[in-house]
Amino acid sequence: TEPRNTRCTLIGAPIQVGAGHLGCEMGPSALRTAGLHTALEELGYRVSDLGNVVPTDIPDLRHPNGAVHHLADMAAWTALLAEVAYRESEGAMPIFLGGDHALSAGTVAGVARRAEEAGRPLFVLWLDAHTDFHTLETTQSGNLHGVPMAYFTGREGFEGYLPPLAAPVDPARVCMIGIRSVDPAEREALARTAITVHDMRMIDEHGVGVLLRSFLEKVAAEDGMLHVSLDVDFLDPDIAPGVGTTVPGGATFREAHLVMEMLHDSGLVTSLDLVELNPFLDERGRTARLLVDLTGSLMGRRVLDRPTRSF
Ligand code: EXY
Ligand code: MN
Ligand code: MN
Ligand code: MN
Repeated sequence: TEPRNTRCTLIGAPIQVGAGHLGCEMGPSALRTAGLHTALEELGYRVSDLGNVVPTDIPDLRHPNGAVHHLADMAAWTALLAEVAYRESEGAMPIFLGGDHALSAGTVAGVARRAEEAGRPLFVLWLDAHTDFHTLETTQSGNLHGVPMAYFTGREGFEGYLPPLAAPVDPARVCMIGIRSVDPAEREALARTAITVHDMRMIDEHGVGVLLRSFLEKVAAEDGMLHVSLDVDFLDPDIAPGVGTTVPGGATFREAHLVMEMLHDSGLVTSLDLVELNPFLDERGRTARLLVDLTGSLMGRRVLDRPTRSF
């Protein structure tokens, strides 16, 4: 096994128009204020912060579904982030500071292109209350943070709107955990894919460790790259109030840390999104600080030493 990546790169992606509330634009600043850079340095990483990226050319773009809004912005963000993610996923681990979840359309597209070039399969772990599996036709809210999963797994209906994918992600290599809010159109479409969807009931019945371990075993067996996309609303609103789409009954503090600790011990994670933090809705920075702590666990903070590659 290769030594773990000791370099990581922070990239702010302050998109907020994919969400139904304003405020995610402040997410990257809040994560920096909460001490992300120092936390990573204390774990022994060489950290570089590229600052925020922002698209400049916003094309004019409309969709027949009149609910859809800010499609042109999302298209520009997707193109930009796919390029940045591709570029920054060689030799260092990119950590994308959101920004709403629409940004993952670009980050996953970019790391998928990197994986394809490396001749390795890309796996995606989606930690979220929602499946974000709408197409431009099926979304009723029109909030485009609800579509990235459909886009990067290659569902139809994005052609001519979002950039063509260099390498769609194989749905059989996607695992969602924490799910507790799924719209009818998403549920029907999910039933027809190979995506693994673990809702909160699965966590209650089996424990999150069992569910995650079986996914990590698949990633390891195929020598995959692993992108982790952490939506704040994966977490229970009692511990993470700083998000516009709270859904009761989310992951607890210990469940979330266990997921992060197991991800670290697997040695498999190659890129990370921290998304949907809305500092305007937060309470004295506690959600931002929790995200920094969780990232610390994912990057190797531990109570006692344990052998790595054991999960
Ligand atoms: N399915 C709902 C919608 O399409 O509006 C909620 C989507 C929320 C998406 C958040 C980011 O995970
Ligand atoms: Mn809303
Ligand atoms: Mn989401
Ligand atoms: Mn969500």
